[in-house]
Amino acid sequence: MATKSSMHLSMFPLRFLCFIIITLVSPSSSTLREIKTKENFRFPKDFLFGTASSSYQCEGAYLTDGKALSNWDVFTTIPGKIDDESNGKVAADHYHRYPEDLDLMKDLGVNSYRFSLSWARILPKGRFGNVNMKGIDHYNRMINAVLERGMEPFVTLTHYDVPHELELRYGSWLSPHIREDFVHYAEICFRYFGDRVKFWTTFNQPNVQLILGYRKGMHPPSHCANYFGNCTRGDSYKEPLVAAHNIIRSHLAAVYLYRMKYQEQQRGKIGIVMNSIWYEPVSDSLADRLAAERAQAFYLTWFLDPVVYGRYPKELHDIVGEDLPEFTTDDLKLSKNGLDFIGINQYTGEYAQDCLHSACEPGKGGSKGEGFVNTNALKDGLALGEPTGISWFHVYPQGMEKALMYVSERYKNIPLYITENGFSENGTGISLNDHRRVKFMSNYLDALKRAMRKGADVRGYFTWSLLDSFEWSFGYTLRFGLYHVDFDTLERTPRLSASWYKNFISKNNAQSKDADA
Ligand code: GBH
Repeated sequence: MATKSSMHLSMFPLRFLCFIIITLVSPSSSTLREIKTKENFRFPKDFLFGTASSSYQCEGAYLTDGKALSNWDVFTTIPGKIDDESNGKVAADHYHRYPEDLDLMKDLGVNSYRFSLSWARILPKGRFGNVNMKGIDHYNRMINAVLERGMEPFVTLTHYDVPHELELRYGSWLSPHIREDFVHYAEICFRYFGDRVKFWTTFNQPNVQLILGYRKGMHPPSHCANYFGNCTRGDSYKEPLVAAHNIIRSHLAAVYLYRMKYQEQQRGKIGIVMNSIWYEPVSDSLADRLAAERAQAFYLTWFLDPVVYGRYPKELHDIVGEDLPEFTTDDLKLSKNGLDFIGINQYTGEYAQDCLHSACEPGKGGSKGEGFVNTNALKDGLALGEPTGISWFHVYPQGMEKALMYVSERYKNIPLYITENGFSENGTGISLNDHRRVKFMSNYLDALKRAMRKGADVRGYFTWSLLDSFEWSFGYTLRFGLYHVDFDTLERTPRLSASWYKNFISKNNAQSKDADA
């Protein structure tokens, strides 16, 4: 009897607790809270809204005013490498038409422009030749024109392109010499432009650059082993590891230089841009969940961990440790928090399936250098998100929120920028009534807001891109522009998404003004 009554008593608080928990998580109350916070949400007043581009994809003017050949100028001449056999010789001719393009941005109401500099325009022969003052003058004019229109320049030092000279001399990213060249280039940029540029990023998604350039041979220098693609040379396993190491060391040295010599006076911030794919475990099994984490280590944290914490991620060590180059004590000194912010390019998600502990069919991602994780957008024949017709691209806005939370948690709430996010379908037919792009942007921005409500310190969003551009190995077959470009006449025509983005930004500005009042 005594036992029974004490049991009864002790169960009371438990029941009470259950009641409270159920009430808290019940759909009606959480929906209410959701609505409330949705209404309350405002982007901060100094939040950067912009569009993003890169030099090779939009500038054209490939030999104008003393620019030398870049790796991409040369690569695009190799038959079979670019879907429509095109190149960036003219592209959208942004080199000459930037004033008009900046006017379009101003009309959208954006307060920033993310663009990259062409290294071969500024240092045609790298550190083995002179600074090309005509290249400097061009970017000076352009930076001034950005500022005159009330926009903040957000500058990437290199978005995939290097002077061809450096490829010829020592194999660019495969050689440790590249660090000296990169730092020299960075210093020229800080010196000439740093009085006005307050946001610098060293690299645009070096993870993608290496995977496509040194594993799959789909970008210059077109190295790969047979299993991965069609190349005349390469080592798809080792070369990406070596090139990544040289890129990380180049980044650290440039950041160190900026901090020691320029930052105090110029008062800018410096970071790096990484591509993020959100990896969902294909099943709930422990093995697949570990595989999803491993996929991040072989993609995203591969670069970010060394830059922030001075070491490669454990999952990378566990698998390729013996082939992983080591950081020197000097590198480690430079790497004390080698970033002021992280830029994330977020487009899509994929399933991750374990191939380390489980038997699994050979597939994309399943090799040792990729961490033994099959990555694929399909599960039982069904796609993880809406297909776009582009094999790598499925619409998965949840990935935006999850990636932001993941990076924010792992790197102690460091400031984040979405440096790219945008939509295209496959083929040149994408119309001016680009409803799907509007829906895409709206859903991804909602996901971004959810991450901010949960505490991610997101400070900007750049949509890719203002204009249709040269889309690397896809040539002109993809169209990411808010503006359609006719590549014969170079005429720009707004799509529906341009008005939508303009309206989105102006509503947001009005809201932040209200909040101030
Ligand atoms: C961005 O990367 C680039 O930064 C930008 O320059 C580009 O214009 C934009 O994509 C749109 O294409 O060749 O099938 O093996 C986004 C992430 C990851 C997308 C690699 C393309 C190549 C897949 N990219 N991916 S594939």
